[in-house]
Amino acid sequence: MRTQVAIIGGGPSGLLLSQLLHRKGIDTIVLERKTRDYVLGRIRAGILETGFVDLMREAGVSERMDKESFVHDGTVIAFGNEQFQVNFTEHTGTPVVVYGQTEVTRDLYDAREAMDGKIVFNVENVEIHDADSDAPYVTYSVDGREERIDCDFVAGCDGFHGVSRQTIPLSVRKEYEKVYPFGWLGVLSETPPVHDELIYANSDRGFALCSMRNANLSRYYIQCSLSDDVEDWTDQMFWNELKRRIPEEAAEKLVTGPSIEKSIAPLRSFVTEPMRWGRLFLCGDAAHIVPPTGAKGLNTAASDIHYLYHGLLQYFEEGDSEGIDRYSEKALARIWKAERFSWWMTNLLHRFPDQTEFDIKMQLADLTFLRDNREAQSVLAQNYVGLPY
Ligand code: FAS
Ligand code: PHB
Repeated sequence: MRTQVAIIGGGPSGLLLSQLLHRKGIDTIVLERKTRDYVLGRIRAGILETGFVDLMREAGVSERMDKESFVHDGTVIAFGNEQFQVNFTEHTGTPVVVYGQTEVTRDLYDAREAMDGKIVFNVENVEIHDADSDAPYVTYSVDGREERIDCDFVAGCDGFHGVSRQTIPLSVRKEYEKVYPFGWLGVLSETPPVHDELIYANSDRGFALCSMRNANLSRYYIQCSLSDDVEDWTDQMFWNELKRRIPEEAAEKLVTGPSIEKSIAPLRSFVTEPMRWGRLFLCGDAAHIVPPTGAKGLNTAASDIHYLYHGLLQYFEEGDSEGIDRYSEKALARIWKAERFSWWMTNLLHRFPDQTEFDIKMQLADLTFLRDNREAQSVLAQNYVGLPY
């Protein structure tokens, strides 16, 4: 088999890149180790930056998103029983879009199938060969058969636990990591959202987030211990704890119901450099992870895809390698700013086990300054809606 771009991973990164390239006549094959339903069963991100929305439009997959998504002009930040709104549109002229990653991925799968895009599910033993040569190839097994794809380039879109990053020799790559001493316990419930915008709450019992997917599907998170097991948390325990962490007015209005999904996610900041080795390019979670506090995970995958898509287009259409040669430098420049913002939001809003009373006073000073200072709110707004590509 031969293709122009072999894409490892059928999550949002891999699917979006495949869709964008296919629309320009560039051939791809996506290798996904799970099934479509398994991938769609993962409940993850919910907030899209304008840059992501524009890419979905460019990929021709924005019809349902335009119909069903919410547009949010701002978010609420709460601490103790205080709360204030940071208005993104007022500060930046740009809102954010609320549309679940599950729906983004579903739309991309539907579009890929409508265009007869080549996606191989349930692949195993994926290996990338000769990435540092002019003739890379990928081998994998599926349905008991061994397969080989010769290609011009390989896009590693296989997430944090994939094979792509591991293909780059340790002598070449440098990794940066910070693991946070807590996780997020998330619940999805078929209940109306407690507020018309998100509520990020710093309480003396820990962080909480009230989010949503649509008018009758809500997503809630509370900070939890890394030693917690999701089985330890009944729905009632979750709702009781959430109510103790959000402002009283919201707690009184909160509509609870049975969880249709409940999971604990660890929090880490992670970046690998470079994001290119020879003809292998890393995109999305394969190259970087952020704590979800700043809603940047999916959105940083999008800017990677933007840079790689335009670089590959420049190469295949003009024979000019400038775009792919600068891919890693351009992607990392934006990634590190998103890492900083996500790290800052996480430190602002969570309670750390080793925090002293002085540390908590510093958090409070940060929060009250943010509440009272327009320029501080403008900086948060610019980062939340997404810095320019
Ligand atoms: P993904 O991990 O989504 O996709 C990688 C794909 O590659 C997967 O389908 C996997 O099955 C496949 N794969 C892996 N190894 C392979 C192999 N060897 N061969 C073939 N295929 C392989 N971001 C936010 O903005 N907000 C959030 O609230 C949020 N919550 C999250 C919760 C959790 C539990 C996790 C893990 C992440 C969360 N994220 C969140 C981040 C998340 O949304 C990612 O940024 C997003 O999924 C990135 O997309 P991809 O880069 O496509 O990686
Ligand atoms: C979500 O809706 O899942 C969500 C929203 C904002 C975040 C993290 C997660 O910062």
